[in-house]
Amino acid sequence: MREKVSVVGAGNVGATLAQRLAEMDLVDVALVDVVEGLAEGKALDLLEAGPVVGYDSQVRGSTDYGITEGSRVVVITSGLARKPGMSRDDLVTANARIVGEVTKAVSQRSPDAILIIVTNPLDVMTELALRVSGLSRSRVIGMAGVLDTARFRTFLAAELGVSVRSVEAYVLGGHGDSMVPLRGVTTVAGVPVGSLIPAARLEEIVQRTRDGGAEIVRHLKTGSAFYAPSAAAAQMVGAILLDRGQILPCAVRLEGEYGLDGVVVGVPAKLGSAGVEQVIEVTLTELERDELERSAEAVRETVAVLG
Ligand code: TXD
Repeated sequence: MREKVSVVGAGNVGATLAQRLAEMDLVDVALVDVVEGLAEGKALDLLEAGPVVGYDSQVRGSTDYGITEGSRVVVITSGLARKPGMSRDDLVTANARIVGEVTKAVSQRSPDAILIIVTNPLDVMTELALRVSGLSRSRVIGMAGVLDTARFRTFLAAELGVSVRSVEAYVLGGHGDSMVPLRGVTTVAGVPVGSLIPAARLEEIVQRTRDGGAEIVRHLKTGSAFYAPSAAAAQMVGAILLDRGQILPCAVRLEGEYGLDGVVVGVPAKLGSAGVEQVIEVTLTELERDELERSAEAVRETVAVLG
């Protein structure tokens, strides 16, 4: 028997993530959604792609959480997506109810699982899942930084006409307007980006990264990004399953790191079989430190909405 990864929410991000996981051919996949038939249908369709693509992962879908029993990792994507003109924070009350219920349902059936939260507003939903599950911070991790960093790397690579593989970057802080792209440690083949791109232009790229989610929403009109988000979540799942010890920007509840305590924000974290195995403290510029503090403050304000 293969290990199991469960994905809750068979919408755009969840179903695309289930596809990416099946194509990794490492684990079986359980897909759950509240809408009757949605997870069942998509899971069966994915299972039937196996012979063509060449994977043996079992993919099951249901409205019943029974299929998630004994999961190694559970990814929570269920919730409402942002509509044009709607801020991430508008989603807080509606999605808190959904994520609270789902966290309870999955953690009962998979007491040893690591939870990855995707639902927005991301940092707040991660805090909520920590509270509802009672799990340690190493096992409840938010996905946002890998996506925000991917967007930053995409724009930098395009600007410089180089491969995305040659661009190393980190985007920390909260997911949303308060994200903190680290100009200081962003390099292209080891060369600091500040010496390759004029400061004013770099700030435009930073701004486009901050607005990256909204840019896609503007194009799509209904729904929000899902290819890059599902790729980001799949990378985090892979780092855990394969015990990579890969350092990825993740939303983690800080316990004094970066001078912050008891607040979930994006920081570089070592991801392995135990989940977050270490929070990495990189040296920040004064501007970045201020931005990170403001970002944490914004998360605290939204968390207060949870009561
Ligand atoms: O960087 C990030 N963290 C994000 C977050 C990047 C992209 C998307 N981000 C957020 O993820 C987005 O703002 C939403 O809050 C979630 C899911 O986005 P997606 O684009 O997948 O939304 P969909 O397509 O609307 O899918 C949501 C599914 C849908 O099928 C619902 O029926 C289901 O969630 N849903 C539920 N499933 C189970 N249980 C309950 N209660 C439930 N409620 C809704």
